[in-house]
Amino acid sequence: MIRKAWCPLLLIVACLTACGSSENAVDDAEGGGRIAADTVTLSRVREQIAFAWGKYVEHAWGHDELRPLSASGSDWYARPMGLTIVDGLDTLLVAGLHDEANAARAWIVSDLDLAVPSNVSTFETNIRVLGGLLSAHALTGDPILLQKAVDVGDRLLPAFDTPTGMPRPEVNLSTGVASGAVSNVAQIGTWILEFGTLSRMSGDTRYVTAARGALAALEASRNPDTGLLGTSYDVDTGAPIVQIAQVGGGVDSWIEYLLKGGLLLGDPALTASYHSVIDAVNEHLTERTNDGLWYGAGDPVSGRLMFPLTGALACFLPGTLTLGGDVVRGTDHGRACDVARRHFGLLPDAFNYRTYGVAAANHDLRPELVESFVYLYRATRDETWRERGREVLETLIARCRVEDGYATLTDVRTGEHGDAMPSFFLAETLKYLYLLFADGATLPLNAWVFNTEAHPLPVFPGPQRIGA
Ligand code: DMJ
Repeated sequence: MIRKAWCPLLLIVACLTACGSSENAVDDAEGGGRIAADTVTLSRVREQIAFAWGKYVEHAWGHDELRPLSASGSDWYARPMGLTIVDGLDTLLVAGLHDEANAARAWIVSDLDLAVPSNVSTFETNIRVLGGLLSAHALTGDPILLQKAVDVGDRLLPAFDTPTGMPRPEVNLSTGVASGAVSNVAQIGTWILEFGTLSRMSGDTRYVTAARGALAALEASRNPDTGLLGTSYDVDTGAPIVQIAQVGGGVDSWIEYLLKGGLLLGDPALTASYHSVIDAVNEHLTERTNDGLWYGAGDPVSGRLMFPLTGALACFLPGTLTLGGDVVRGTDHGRACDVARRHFGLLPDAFNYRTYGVAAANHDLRPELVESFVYLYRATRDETWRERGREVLETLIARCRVEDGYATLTDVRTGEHGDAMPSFFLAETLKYLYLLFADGATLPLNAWVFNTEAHPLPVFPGPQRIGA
């Protein structure tokens, strides 16, 4: 019985007919199905998933992440949450690695204790742990995964008890005491997908109400003239702290969640918010170079572009632009990000897009560029995007695969390895590579919305608004 409940393909196929669908610019109901798999590259990606997971199991089982150089585990807090297990489970399911998925699920059921006696990041716990549990529940129907999701959702809720409704950046998962007075826009505005799904699945509207409150507080903070936000805010007063408008780390997933929240919940107000924000960003933060369209950093009050700085994280935007219907800008910016990728081999965390001078040289096995390739390929069927994905895959294998896992690079220029394999490598980078070469019926984008950690959440049928 359990094995049957654990057959992900059955559930995915069932959900293709039973789940709702959203209208987006990438997949119409049959369009996604017309994409054929590249079975050769797909199996090469699957081998990398099995390898990375196998090394984590061998050297770091139960710990948060693998240290691939020292062949050991590392933990974020006083007690591990098995971050790689919770974050990686749905990738194992999607790739059809059933034995590995069963082992991951068994660990979550018997060993995942969410009463961690530490001040944990509310944002990271939401996107990795809650997102991973909800997605694995959606793919399998396993009720214990939903129970665990409710448990972590309840432990996160005290963070929203602030005068503004902006959540605090940390909460002690054991005592429920939230802390931190300043948070960034991504940490404040990246909740509606997980909390919206949790409310739908549990019937408890407290979660989605909290997420909506945080988005409303950000909306109220946008500069009335430019429509832009800064990067960080005081969650008690709403006062701006870092007054830099940009689309990379610290802001990125707020923009992504306005669009995807509208798709997941069928909520036109969120969709309208996304279009208003992206219009302001396009008006004030763009710059064109010989390599294509770039997004820099500016002053949210005057709207003046100040720094030609971008990085690996910001290259999620081509995918979001494309999903939001702007395939022209998505393609233009995606090409520019990919020119930079070819210049460096793998994208560093921060660089000047005019000169390609490096501001932060590390490459952390991040997913954003291949994430954008997935949206661009599914929207355009242009084989160039798959070809670029093959180059990324082979570069990762050549430069980052070591004997005991995949290693980050401390400097893209020297290729020196770092002793870390972040949990998002399995959750996101390898999943998006898999999806790039899978057929279009694998998690079609009209039926699934991906959270910012690449956890697919089902678009629900029926009345769409909840907790509004
Ligand atoms: C992930 O945890 C998420 O994608 C987040 O939105 C940004 N940082 C990493 C990946 O780069």
